[in-house]
Amino acid sequence: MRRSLITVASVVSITSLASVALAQMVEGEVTKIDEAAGKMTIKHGPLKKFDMDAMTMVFRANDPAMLKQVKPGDKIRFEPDKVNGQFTVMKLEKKKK
Ligand SMILES: [Cu+2]
Repeated sequence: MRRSLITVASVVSITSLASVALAQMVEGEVTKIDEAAGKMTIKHGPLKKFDMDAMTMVFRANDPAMLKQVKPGDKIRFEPDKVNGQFTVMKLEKKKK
């Protein structure tokens, strides 16, 4: 009995964490990769977090490996944040076609 209660509790917390993470992900399309600068250009949808409309702009990649994961033309979901005044991609996933 006790064990099943714990299982239910952990399923609930995993589900709510996942929806929080999803809410922060934004749709975009990679238009340019600049590995030397550690940056990528993304045509992104509206970013409510920054009160920003859809546009194409340059983001720093939080992890240089991200620049190898995607190429221009790829549709992505990403989590943008501002780190030391620079717009940065914190998380990145390629959208399945
Ligand atoms: Cu923007």
